[in-house]
Amino acid sequence: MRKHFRRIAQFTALSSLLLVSACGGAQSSGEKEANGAGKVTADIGVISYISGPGAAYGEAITNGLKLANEEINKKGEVEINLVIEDSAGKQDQALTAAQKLMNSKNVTAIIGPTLSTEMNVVGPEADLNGVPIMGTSTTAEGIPQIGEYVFRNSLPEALAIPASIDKAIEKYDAKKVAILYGNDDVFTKSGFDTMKKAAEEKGLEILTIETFQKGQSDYNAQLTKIKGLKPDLILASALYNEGAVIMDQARKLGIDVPFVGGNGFNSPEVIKIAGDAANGLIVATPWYGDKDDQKIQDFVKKYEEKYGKKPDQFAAQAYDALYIMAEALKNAGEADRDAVRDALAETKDFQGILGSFSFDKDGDVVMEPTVLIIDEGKFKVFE
Ligand code: 1QQ
Repeated sequence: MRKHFRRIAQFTALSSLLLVSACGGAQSSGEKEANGAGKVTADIGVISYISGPGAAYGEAITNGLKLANEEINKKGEVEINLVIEDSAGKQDQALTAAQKLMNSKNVTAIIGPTLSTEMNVVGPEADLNGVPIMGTSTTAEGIPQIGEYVFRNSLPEALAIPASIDKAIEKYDAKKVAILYGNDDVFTKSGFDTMKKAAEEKGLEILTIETFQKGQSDYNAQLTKIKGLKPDLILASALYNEGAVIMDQARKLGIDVPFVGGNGFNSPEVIKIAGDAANGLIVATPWYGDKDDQKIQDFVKKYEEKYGKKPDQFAAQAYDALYIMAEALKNAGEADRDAVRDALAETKDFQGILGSFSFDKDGDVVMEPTVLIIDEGKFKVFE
């Protein structure tokens, strides 16, 4: 009902706007529509974690988006102008960016923000304003359920973590686990809930549950306790900067059991920061760049040429996300927020570098992850 009212309000607003335009008012970017050649032109806002301790996530995401943007505009069916804002991984900054993009920049849709913690405040606002928003890395439980304008193309923790735990149990005959998680972040808390549920369902004994906070630098108290309990595996829900330090300190304390992490751990930054201590980390991923697939190899090559490094999960998800958005713009036939929302919701069997992609009825993702392990300083398929 609420949404129905909003649409009426939007229609009324649009009618007055058309009147203004008819009277010679300038057209704003949000109303940019099909030009003479039938090409849809749209401003798409991006909210990304570009500065601060998790900036490598945002760097990969914006790189993936920019590469896709060049290719899409070159093809010429749609013309996308990216309007990029930095959120620094903070809720308030993400919200300010969203308000600027929706109100003064008048964008048709938004890609981002990077963290579920940010999406939890930005998503409801975009939904209320009738602006389609798509996370490319937001993996906590409940994100697409925020509202009908909220989407994601990222692998949810609820799919990633159980896949990793299953493989680890199979390989190591694991029976006892310790859990360690950040209790001040929506994503790390959600990852913990999924870990606990999966461990219970699989009959694992949970020896202890330990917590930490963002930016913490000393994990010796938690790790010493965990070491004394002798787990077969450690389940850790963390972003890469805390996660890598945890692994480093664990190995220094002589803890040599494998770690199972969620999406936050699936970054080359973990290896960069923790070095050899990262060996034995198991993660599930929607993206594996060494796959023998022409589309994937073309993307990897172009990305490496442009940025001088290999793309990670976050770059790949962002790259596919802009193609999904471009397809929706094309199908909508105009840079109209409601039409683009409806077209996005209808995305079906989109063939991207992450494979075949569809949204379910909630705007969430259905896909089969690949499980990887860090071995000799490299992510490899965990067989
Ligand atoms: C989330 C995540 C993070 C790992 C994104 C960088 O998945 O916050 O949902």
